[in-house]
Amino acid sequence: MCGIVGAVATRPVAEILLEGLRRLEYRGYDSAGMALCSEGEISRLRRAGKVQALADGLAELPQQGTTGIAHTRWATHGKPTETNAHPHMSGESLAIVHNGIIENYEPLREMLKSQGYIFGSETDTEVVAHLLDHLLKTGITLIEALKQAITQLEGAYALGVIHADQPDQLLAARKGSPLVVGVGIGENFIASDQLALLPVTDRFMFLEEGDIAQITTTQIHIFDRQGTPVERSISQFEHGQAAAEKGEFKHFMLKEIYEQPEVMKRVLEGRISNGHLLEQAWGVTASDVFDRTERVQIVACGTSYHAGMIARYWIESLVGIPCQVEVASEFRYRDVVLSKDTLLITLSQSGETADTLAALREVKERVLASLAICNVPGSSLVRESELALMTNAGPEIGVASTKAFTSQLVALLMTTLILARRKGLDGAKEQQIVKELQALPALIDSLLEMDTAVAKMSEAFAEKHHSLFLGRGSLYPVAMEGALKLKEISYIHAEAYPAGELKHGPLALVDKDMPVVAVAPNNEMLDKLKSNLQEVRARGGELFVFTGCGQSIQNEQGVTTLTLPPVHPLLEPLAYTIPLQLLSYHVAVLKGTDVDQPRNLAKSVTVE
Ligand code: HGA
Repeated sequence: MCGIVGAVATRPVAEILLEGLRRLEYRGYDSAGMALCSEGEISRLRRAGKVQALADGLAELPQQGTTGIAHTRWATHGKPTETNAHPHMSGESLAIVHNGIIENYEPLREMLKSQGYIFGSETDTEVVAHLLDHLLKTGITLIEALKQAITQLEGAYALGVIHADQPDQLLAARKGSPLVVGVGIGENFIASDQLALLPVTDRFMFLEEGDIAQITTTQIHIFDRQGTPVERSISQFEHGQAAAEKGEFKHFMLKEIYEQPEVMKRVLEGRISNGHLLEQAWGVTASDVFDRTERVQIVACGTSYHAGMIARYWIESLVGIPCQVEVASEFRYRDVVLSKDTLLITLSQSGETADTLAALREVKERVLASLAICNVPGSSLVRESELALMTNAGPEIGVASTKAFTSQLVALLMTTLILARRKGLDGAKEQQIVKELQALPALIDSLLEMDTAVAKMSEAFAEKHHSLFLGRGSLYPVAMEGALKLKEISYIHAEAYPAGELKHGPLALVDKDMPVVAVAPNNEMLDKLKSNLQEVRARGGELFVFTGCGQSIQNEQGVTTLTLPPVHPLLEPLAYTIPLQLLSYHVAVLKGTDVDQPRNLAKSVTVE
């Protein structure tokens, strides 16, 4: 989603803002812009396309500007053109950037038009610029105007505001979209994500819902939604600079796939003692909540939804309590029936996923408690949930999620074990599963050794337009995730089916041009799955099978198999995900698509 960066300093900020945008480009990349304040004037530059197009034109801006805002856009209202790109201005003196959606922009636009304002863009954002200007005309200060303006806005926003008459001030506000304040020495910043500001600071203040910030080079004043001055604590970024850089890897996605052994260690770190999980890691009230949990409702979107679907198999078999899983965009608008003994688990990499957050807010009073499984500690989802388990995957830049997904799976399996304790899982069994979890880094290392073989396999997909992914049991959501990865980054149409459903429809699509990928570990479903694969072969479909040791799916004409090392049954979903990530990556590279920033998509989906 859109990325915002802003700075107020005593040195020129154009390069700082540009570097911030480059680091935020994973969030939105259909257009970019910057506005700088210098000598009592605002100068603005906007370009359709990527941040590089803006960088190419930067010489047109005054290089000595010491206060500025910049934006990389993922359009929601109006095409990705230069005139719709942010910053938006009212007159010559006021500029704003925005992430989110102003839901009541139409009546506001009509009101402002009747006051003589002329709109230059199709965006919802522009109303905020003119509304601020309209309020300023009543003689109030800029900060007062912002306080009043936000009372008139419906929807979601993170805003950065500068004004030519107050060149030493940067204003910010947030509700529903993320925004952090970067605390520097004699200079301060704002950004949608800490990553944008790592070259200039590692100290951050997370704004809360409804907060407004008035920022100068030396002071940061925060006001809550009632306009009352409040303190927000400063936290240190823990992951270090390199976390946000590609290093030796060609793409962030590949780097993040290869980071998974390390990530597996981090998600377990500090949460195990004597082979047992420490339930305080979930929060101070965790023990009481888990004691009273009789059902689980998981809510998530996209890849996180697939993690939730896998967890359902674990929870129902190991804990023996009912578990429902639903995509947040449907759940939030349905008349869901929830009981007071339900633990709500929300999953989101960023913790700012708009639909998941809205679902939490919608039902949190009706459930026992909510647990956020999330990668960003200060995020809204974490702050608004009673319990939280951080996945500690480190920044994920590639739009197609990889390490965030596998770390969510580990967090979900840990949560399953904690709940299973209450239902009689004996200590020795817990210890045995924990041991398997601790062996995950080595297992994933060995799976990554399949890279060359998977790259070879990927050649069969590069010219294809469609593909099917099949799995059974907890490997069905793995097939769904594999299909999602392939469509996200290679733009090949990919569908996942539980293999037993093939004959109820999708088999009609199978022919030599439809590669069929199957995840087929050596488990109790294997014989059933083999029969389903025979149905594919009988129709001339080409099979690509990821399979376990010692079983009878052989390489033959039309059947390519890759064998995975032995895996504990509970960890099969994790293990079989790795080669599917590599497959989609290599197909995308062969097709020459933009792997880290696939068309039409954005990371951290902060709009509905
Ligand atoms: N609604 C604004 C901002 C879009 C956004 O935040 N996307 O993530 C626009 O369309 O420009």
